[in-house]
Amino acid sequence: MTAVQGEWHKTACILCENNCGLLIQLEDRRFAKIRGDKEHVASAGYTCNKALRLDHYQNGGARLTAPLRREADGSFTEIDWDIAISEVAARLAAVRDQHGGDKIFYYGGGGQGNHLGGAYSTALRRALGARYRSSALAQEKTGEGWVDAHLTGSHTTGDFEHAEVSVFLGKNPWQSHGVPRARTVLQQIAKDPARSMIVLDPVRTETADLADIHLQLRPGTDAWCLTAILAVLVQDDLVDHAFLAEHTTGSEAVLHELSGIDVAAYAETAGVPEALVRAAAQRIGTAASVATYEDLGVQQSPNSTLISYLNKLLWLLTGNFAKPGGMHPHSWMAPLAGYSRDVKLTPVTGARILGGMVPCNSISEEILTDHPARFRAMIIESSNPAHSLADSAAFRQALDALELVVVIDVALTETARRADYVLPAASQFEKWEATFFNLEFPHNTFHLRAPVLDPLPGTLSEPEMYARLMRELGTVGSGKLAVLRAAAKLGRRPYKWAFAALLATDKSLAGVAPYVLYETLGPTLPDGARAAAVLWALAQRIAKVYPAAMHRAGHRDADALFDAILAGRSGVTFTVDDYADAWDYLPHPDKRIPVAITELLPALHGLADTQATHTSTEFPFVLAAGERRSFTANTIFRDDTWRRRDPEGALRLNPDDAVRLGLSTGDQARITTRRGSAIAAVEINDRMQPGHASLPNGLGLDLPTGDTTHRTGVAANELTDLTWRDAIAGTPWHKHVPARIEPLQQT
Ligand SMILES: Nc1nc2c(c(=O)[nH]1)N[C@H]1C(S)=C(S)[C@@H](COP(=O)(O)OP(=O)(O)OC[C@H]3O[C@@H](n4cnc5c(=O)[nH]c(N)nc54)[C@H](O)[C@@H]3O)O[C@H]1N2
Ligand SMILES: Nc1nc2c(c(=O)[nH]1)N[C@H]1C(S)=C(S)[C@@H](COP(=O)(O)OP(=O)(O)OC[C@H]3O[C@@H](n4cnc5c(=O)[nH]c(N)nc54)[C@H](O)[C@@H]3O)O[C@H]1N2
Ligand code: SF4
Ligand SMILES: [Mo]
Repeated sequence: MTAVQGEWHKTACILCENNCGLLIQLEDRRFAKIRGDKEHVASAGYTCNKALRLDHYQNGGARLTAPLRREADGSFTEIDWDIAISEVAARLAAVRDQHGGDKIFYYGGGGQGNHLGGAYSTALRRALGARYRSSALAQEKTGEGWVDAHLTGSHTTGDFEHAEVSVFLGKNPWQSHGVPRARTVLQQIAKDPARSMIVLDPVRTETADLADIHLQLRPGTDAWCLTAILAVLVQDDLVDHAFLAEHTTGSEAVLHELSGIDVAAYAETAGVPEALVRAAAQRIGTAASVATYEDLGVQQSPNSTLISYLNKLLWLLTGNFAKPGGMHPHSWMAPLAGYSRDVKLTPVTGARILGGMVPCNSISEEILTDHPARFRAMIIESSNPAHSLADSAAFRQALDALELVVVIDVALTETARRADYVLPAASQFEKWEATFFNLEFPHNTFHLRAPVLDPLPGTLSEPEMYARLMRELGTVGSGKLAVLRAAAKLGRRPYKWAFAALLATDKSLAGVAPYVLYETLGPTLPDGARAAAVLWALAQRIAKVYPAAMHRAGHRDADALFDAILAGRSGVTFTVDDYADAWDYLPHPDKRIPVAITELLPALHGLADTQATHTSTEFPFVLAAGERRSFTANTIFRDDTWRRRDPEGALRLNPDDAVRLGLSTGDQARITTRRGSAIAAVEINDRMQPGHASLPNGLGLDLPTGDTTHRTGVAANELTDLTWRDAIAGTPWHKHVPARIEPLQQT
């Protein structure tokens, strides 16, 4: 395919989970113009300020254009693809043969825009017998997923477009989105006198500015604040008893626990006026519909799994499930993780594996040991864990301790620099791509993006890399592939029969099915869309699991859905649910929600005696290490000039703290934690409360300048510590790091 100049190319933004549809006009390989795609099924023309800067992703950073191999002296040599594939396959096989395939750990598999490659990595993992994996989800969502597994069985989405009351807990959708077309939706709520927004956030965020009730609590005290709200619901009898009786089990234990809570004392612990807590409860308890969204402010803070439970009790006790404006389970194109109430443990430290993912804070502990079950090799794709995991120094040490590290990325990242092999990927605008962030209800959408440009010479797509590695490993016999290739030439129907027949005779093929599809169905797909082959199997799954919802979306059968996905350049609605369908998604045989989670009730009971403050005289500040701002986007841009504002990623401080410390905007301050120390430029900001400071996420990258590198802003995880983590999910307390802040000259 060659880039057509002057024409608008349809694609999507790759900077957050919303993946807004875009139109891009090219000038050579540059993105000359970018605008929202009005025909897009989910975003309908919406974009935020960040999408317009995507040329800094495509053309801004230093791209890799050849595989790299680390030599004995530590330097990298560029090698041919053939050599890279044969050496990487041989080294992976050697680790498998010597230590067992389960000692090969897989991290990543997609960022905010690119999950299609990850679908093929599953096949490589199965081919190698690699059982353990993780991703950024295990830094944020695994506690919530575990709670969901107990209650509704899977993830629920809030209907914020219609909710009478919208509640945001540690979530700033004005900057971070998550809610589709967030700024429009937030403004609509703010303008409508019949609807209300309640925000729990220690910072007066842009979202809080639009709220009717802002509970500006002390950082890390959401558990007390939410419990106080729930207690008012129970004590003032604002609970939906009919819903609880008809649709739940176990509510007595929960109501009993909440009936004894001292609301005034809990409000005081949270540092919010009792009257405001009561007003919030009253608003939630009397609304026709309530939707809630919890995110990093609570998921990366103390008591996070308990908080996820309390959040869900807010809408369960008030009967806001399966109705317009409420909370809904939804269909999945492909589930992002498989949560269950039965939990396996990691091989060395015995940490809980939730959603199939090793907790991120445990990974280096599982490696930096002489335990025989330790991991020996790691494959890392589309992720930069040496920068994004807590305690970067420990993770770097863990990478160095492994026998083999293979990194698949577009750039020589902080992680790639520690690899034995770096495999250069085509960018997200140079290949067929998609994400599985399809979390909508009742209309759920999926967008398969066609390439806007040819791959940069020397790069490959991830599906092609995984396929070449599996060919080299001889994963599937050529005879079987030949049968399926022949069937594919005859048409989809014969292919389906042949595929099913082969799977029935050789069960081992199921695990590597994505690879088999890529090799056999893939070449028959139009416009080089070989990587879309795995979607054929996913379409079969949709037809089987959600037949009625698929038909309502206008797709006759799985193949019709697959063809619609292949052809739909602005995305496709793949399911349309009815509100009542929500009950069908419940996995429990009695179709009731068991609201008492046995392990969490004691935690709720013990809150009165739980430590609410983690600061000390040595570390008196709570540092939120990784705030989403208008010019942050994880580590997707490797080019500082993309930022129009906040170029250095300032340390935000309350004016009183700044005066006390003798700091002014623009001054340099030293931040010290138990784990490390860094220097940042200060910004005095009255949105912050005293004792609370924030640093943006994604800064502090080591970017090339000639033969050396330079760093702008603070790499937040030089300051975080592995032991600050949730007791159940093991998720990090990135938003709650005890810290000391001093003017630079005094240290
Ligand atoms: N602009 C931008 N958008 C992004 C991203 C990005 O890098 N930049 N990244 C994307 C990703 S990967 C994610 S996961 C999402 C995350 O999206 P969010 O979770 O919304 O992002 P954060 O800014 O990390 O945290 C949200 C809020 O939590 C608040 N907070 C801090 N401590 C506490 C606390 O103790 N209690 C409560 N209640 N709140 C607290 C912060 O003040 C902040 O306003 O954003 C996505 N969108
Ligand atoms: N202290 C602190 N740490 C945090 C957070 C925080 O708030 N505070 N937030 C956490 C959260 S919520 C998240 S989601 C993580 C995010 O952290 P990571 O999971 O590490 O993800 P990204 O920073 O998005 O990195 C994406 C990587 O993909 C590469 N890439 C881009 N396009 C392609 C492609 O097409 N193919 C391949 N193979 N690679 C590509 C980029 O170069 C980059 O290296 O960070 C977490 N870490
Ligand atoms: S909301 Fe997210 S996906 Fe949409 S334009 Fe902004 S960063 Fe991109
Ligand atoms: Mo995230």
